[in-house]
Amino acid sequence: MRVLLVHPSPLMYSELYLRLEPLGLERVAAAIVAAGHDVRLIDLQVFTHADYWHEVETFAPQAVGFSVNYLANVPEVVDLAKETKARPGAPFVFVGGHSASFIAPEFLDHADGAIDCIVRGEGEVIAPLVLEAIGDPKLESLPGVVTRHGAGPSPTLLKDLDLHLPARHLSRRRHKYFIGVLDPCASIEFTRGCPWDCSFCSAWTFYGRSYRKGSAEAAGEDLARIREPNVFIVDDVAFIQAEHGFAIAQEIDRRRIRKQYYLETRCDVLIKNQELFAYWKKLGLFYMFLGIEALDDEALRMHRKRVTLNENLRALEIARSLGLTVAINIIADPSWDEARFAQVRDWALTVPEVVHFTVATPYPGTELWLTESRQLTSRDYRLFDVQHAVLPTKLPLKRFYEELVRTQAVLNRKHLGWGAVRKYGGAAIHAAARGQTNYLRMLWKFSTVYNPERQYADHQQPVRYEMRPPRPLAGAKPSKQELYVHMPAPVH
Ligand code: B12
Ligand code: SF4
Repeated sequence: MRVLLVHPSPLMYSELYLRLEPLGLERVAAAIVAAGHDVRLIDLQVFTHADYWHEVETFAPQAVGFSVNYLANVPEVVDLAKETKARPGAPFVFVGGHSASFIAPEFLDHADGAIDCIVRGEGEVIAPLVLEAIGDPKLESLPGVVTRHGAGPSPTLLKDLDLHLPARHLSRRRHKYFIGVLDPCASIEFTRGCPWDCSFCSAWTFYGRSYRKGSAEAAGEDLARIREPNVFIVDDVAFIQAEHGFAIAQEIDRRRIRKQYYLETRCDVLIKNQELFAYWKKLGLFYMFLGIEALDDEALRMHRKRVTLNENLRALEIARSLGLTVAINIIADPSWDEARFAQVRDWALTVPEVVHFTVATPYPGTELWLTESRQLTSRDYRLFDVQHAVLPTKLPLKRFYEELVRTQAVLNRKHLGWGAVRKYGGAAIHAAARGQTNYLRMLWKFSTVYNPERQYADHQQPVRYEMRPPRPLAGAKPSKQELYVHMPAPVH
């Protein structure tokens, strides 16, 4: 069967700091290819809608699968599905990914019959079975599959992460993928899931609090197949288990692979596994993202982060001493006033790290979505991108965005523009000489992407598709069915 897999258009972040390969779709593609299908992949982050229609015309897919990891992409995918279905000889249309998994019934309702099914959870096992079952009136009896007629049992976890290494040969224009100065940059996955349970995050609810590791051999084999000199490690929390991190490092050494790496981890993991991170620094670890989230213990407790401010500050010291470029994230709450923004801004100015700010957002799939008591001020999917306020702001909304962008601009002042040229000019010029200009081009784009007028104006756009509000819990704890996509394994 001819199958076209589609990643939607870029998000607000990708307009500036990074653009990454659609690794999830590449893994699903590998499983579908292994089942004997003819697969093509198009990433609308680096191709246009016109390119998509050209592909539909010339390849004439019998099935089209969209990846929806982010709510902000829902309206685009609903519209594409509708237009695709309206054409003569319309293909079977299916959708998977994180956000699709958490909002399956409402997604199908918006599509009004244009989406045949949503595939919840991991795609590798189920996607080939869905293709086999096209036309079967009992399609929805498959695990994880939801149609307008019902839902199958909860999805099955992939037993072995070494199976279906990403079909990277299917993604084109790979030179467009980058993160900051790591330009170009590929992505890789060593582990899946997270054992923690932060209230604002859906990594644990998606994977049923499971945590799985691929083998060091498979990691080495996958890395050896990557042509790019830089690699983004997509694990939610990198190197939770030191032995696994050392085993991969030794495999890389054995294969004499030389690359630069980006990873994301927790502060307590960095503190616990310092030696491992030092080893990875020698291997080429360049850039590390630490989820600090808050500058006081009370907010950390509220996020159920299970670390203290002191631990966070200690981790920053360690990362600095390793000589890594460190980025951190702080969650700005809509209740912040000018004084709070000023306080955080002052702190951001004094630390050498790249400080990002996101806006506290009850995202479907998180516990917060079910427990947040404040009323949503918008249910426009496009505003659920952690850069817009969807809860009532204490400051007038426009003022809130002015303060937010002013605070985000500290990053611009310190780490973009000429400041960055002074710091990374050599690397950037080196990349440009090889035709890689993603990084150089982002350096002066800050104010076109982060702009209070634009962010405020986004709230005035007509809303074509509205999110279904969460069921009021009235103080009760959310049930497992409400929280999880993959059900947690029973405790014996
Ligand atoms: C890279 C990344 C990004 C990149 C985007 C890159 C890109 N091109 O998509 C950036 C940095 C821009 C980003 C931003 C955000 N991200 Co992000 N991101 C990730 C990350 C680290 C890796 C994604 C990945 O490659 N995973 C590995 C692949 C193998 O898994 P996968 O994509 O999920 O695919 C599997 C399944 O989902 C499914 N599947 C996927 N597509 C399809 C399609 C079909 C047809 C089928 C059948 C199955 C299927 O099968 C795949 C294989 O099992 C994940 C964490 C993670 N480890 O997954 C978070 C993650 C996806 N992001 C998340 C979040 C919350 C965000 C933000 C909202 C906030 C933030 N963290 O900054 C913003 C969104 C901004 C916006 N404007 O809306 C959440 C999920 C959100 C959700 N929907 O519930 C995750 C899980 C992180 C987390 N711990 O909460 N992100
Ligand atoms: S924020 Fe990080 S540590 Fe917390 S649950 Fe999500 S992935 Fe795990």
